[in-house]
Amino acid sequence: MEKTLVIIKPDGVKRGLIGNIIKRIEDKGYIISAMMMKQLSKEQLDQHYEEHKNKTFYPSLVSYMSSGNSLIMIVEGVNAIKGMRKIMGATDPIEAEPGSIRGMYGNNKTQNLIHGSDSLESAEREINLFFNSF
Ligand code: DGI
Repeated sequence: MEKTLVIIKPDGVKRGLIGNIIKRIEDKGYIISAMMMKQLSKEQLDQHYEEHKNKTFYPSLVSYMSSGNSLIMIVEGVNAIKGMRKIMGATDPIEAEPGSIRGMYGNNKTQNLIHGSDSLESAEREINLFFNSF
């Protein structure tokens, strides 16, 4: 079993897509073992997205990600890290598989609905950042 950190981003919450997205996660057979609704602060986002700090899109990313509530979850399952990335789809919804979450519901590279950790190390770091555990 693997753990991964999943965030339904502010556009997903605002657009009423929580139910649809969680259904996709549960239909895949994953278990949601922790869940927290929270408006993320700039300080938390600086830590969460530290590898992107010098990118040109960073200010718009942080302003969007802190614009409203996000649903932050720990998702568990066999190969959950890779599996979640697969059902999320590519970062740019235009490139995402049509059946993926971003492919189905997204149309904007910044406001792309969902985050999922991209490696075991990121999952451990991100779960620790938001839930203080792993
Ligand atoms: O793991 P991902 O969310 O698929 O992608 P990532 O870790 O490379 O980037 C984190 C977030 O930053 C991504 O979900 C949206 C934003 N982002 C990444 N690359 C770009 C971007 N936003 C814009 N506007 N342009 C980019 O090239």
